Amino acid sequence: MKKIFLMGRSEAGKTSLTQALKGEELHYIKTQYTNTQDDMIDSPGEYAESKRFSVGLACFSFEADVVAIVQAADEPFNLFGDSSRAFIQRPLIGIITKIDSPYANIPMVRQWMLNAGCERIFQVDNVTREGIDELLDYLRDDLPHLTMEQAMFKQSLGLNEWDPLPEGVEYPEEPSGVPV
Ligand SMILES: Nc1nc2c(ncn2[C@@H]2O[C@H](COP(=O)(O)OP(=O)(O)OP(=O)(O)O)[C@@H](O)[C@H]2O)c(=O)[nH]1
Ligand SMILES: [Mg+2]
Repeated sequence: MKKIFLMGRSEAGKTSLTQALKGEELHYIKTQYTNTQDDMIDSPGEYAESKRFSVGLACFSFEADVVAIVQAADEPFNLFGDSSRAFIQRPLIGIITKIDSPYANIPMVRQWMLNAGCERIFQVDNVTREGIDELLDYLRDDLPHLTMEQAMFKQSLGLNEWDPLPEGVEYPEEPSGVPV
């Protein structure tokens, strides 16, 4: 399972999302702190809302395999500017919650996420669990663990370490004949 880090404003639905992913009944708990031991790293929305604390998001992101911007479909304004991708050294995805809201504007939130550099966007309703299985499928497989040489080989091709190798390209073999 990929370890996911959730960031987004307060009330975006991050904690509810962790409950939906775990198959639990939704129960409201205001997130007060971040625990990086869990498979899902939840954060208080205040980190995303405050210039002073937002640097904490960068630190938590380093503990995860994938970073998710969580935004409710009815959020009135965007907290994640186009440069949000800059501090993240991980795959960045977007998760739109509350797609059931009567005030939902999904195309607008998708555009915010594309501008922020999200490579995939999921749409979920934490209450009915719509879209949760698709997200679980994405999270199910671990990211492959690379050796330093394999990571450097990918970098030499201009790829992120989590990008797949192009078709027909293999990792070079070490002089010993063992694939690196
Ligand atoms: N209708 C609807 N309500 C949702 C959904 N997800 C969350 N909520 C509700 O939105 C409210 C806030 O949800 P939380 O999951 O606590 O939000 P959070 O992002 O964890 O907020 P902080 O802990 O303050 O950062 C709760 O009342 C949830 O029941 C959803 O997909 N649809
Ligand atoms: Mg929370």
